[in-house]
Amino acid sequence: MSTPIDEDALASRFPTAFAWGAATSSYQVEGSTDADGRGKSIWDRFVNEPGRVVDGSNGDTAIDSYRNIAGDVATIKALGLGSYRFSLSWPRICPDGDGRVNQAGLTYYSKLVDALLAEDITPWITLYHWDLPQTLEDAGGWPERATAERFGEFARIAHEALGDRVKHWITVNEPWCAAFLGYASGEHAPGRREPAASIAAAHHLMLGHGLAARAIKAADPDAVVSIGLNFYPVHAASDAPVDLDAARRVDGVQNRWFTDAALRGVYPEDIVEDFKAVTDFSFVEDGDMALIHAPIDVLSVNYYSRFTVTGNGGATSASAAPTGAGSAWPANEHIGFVSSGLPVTDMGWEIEPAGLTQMLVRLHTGYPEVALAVTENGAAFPDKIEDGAIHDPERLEYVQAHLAACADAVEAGVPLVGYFAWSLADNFEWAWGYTKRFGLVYVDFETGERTIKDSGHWYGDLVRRARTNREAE
Ligand code: IFM
Repeated sequence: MSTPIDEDALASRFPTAFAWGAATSSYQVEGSTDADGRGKSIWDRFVNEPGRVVDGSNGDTAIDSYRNIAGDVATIKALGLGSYRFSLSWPRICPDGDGRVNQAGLTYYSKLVDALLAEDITPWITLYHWDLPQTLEDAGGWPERATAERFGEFARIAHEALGDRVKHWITVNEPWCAAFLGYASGEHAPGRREPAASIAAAHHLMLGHGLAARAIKAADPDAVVSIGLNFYPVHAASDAPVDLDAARRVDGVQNRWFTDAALRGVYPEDIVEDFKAVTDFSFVEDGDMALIHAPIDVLSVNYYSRFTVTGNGGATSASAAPTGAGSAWPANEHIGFVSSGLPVTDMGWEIEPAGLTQMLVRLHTGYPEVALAVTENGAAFPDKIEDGAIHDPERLEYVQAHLAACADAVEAGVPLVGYFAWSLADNFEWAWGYTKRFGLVYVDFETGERTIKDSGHWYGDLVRRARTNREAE
């Protein structure tokens, strides 16, 4: 175990105006996939295909959040958090992904927002966390430009209904995953393995981001608009040119592709050259990059781990797919992901808190015009309930170390405005089903009963201390 942390000292290292929160996403927690006029999403279809989800499970019930607004809000309150990040299920609101609105879907989110606000909890809404309406996939999915256009309309509809009460909007969560796990490796829905289409998908996800960001800002210039990207420090396995080139390629696709598009209106030239091995980019139309380069206020940083890569690879995925998937790295199938010997979580992801500080400093240096928020950070470990408690020292240490890493970044001058633990509660972990637990709160998947883990108690305590500091000012 590392040295015990002084919580007061840690709390005092953060700005007083800071969003302390936890995050979830619709398909991972809501359940009620047939309720009240909700349409089908690509995940409803995918989970029913044999072999896609390691435990054969699905999100039909998930952790039943749709039917339990009061319980979820009480949990957030019991933790003492001031912010909650959740996503809207697009097919719950627009069952076919077009302009036809299912009022019951909007009513659910409206009630959730009201319940949060009544407890002084600030909602941060993500518009797209991977549950594309199946009808849009049937029409070609994200590789088609029309999907981006429909997404822009969806953003307008959602904002019109909720924007009077919600200021914080994240357009797309982790477009890298949606594009490359969804359309290249096939680990995620819709499970396609089409390298060229995955790059078109990545472009249209960014175009959708640009259209959504513009729709929200047009309706409310004071809205705080963001995009959620997953970042990894990338290290070469050796100084050999082939490994250094692998590091450049992975860093480019994972870390530079989406930020340069959103914040500079260009794709990095070296990666465009690499991708030309599989696509002619004919899907990029004049004016697209300017649309993607929409003004945003915050860059949302999801951080879990680091990569060490070799150019003499063979590993097909960095996400350790459970189900024998194809490569998530179009034009880069020669690249492999190797261990650097650091301790790992239950996902097999290496733990490197200092990488978070480095990434935040790098992002601030490269894109000084935006504030940063850590909108996902956390770790899966196998938890056991013992005498009504969950002792999770490894997760606790992970959260402490990463919060200390955030504080280091703040002291290095990074304008960090929030931290959201992933996740509020154990939930459906995509192709891993219910076999991986990321929550600050333990969920009994049979009964739905929630129990705050030691890590959750500690985090809540830190947040309360931070609030006391604010009130003392
Ligand atoms: O559960 C996911 C989340 O949906 C997106 N970011 C990573 C998390 C852990 O894998």
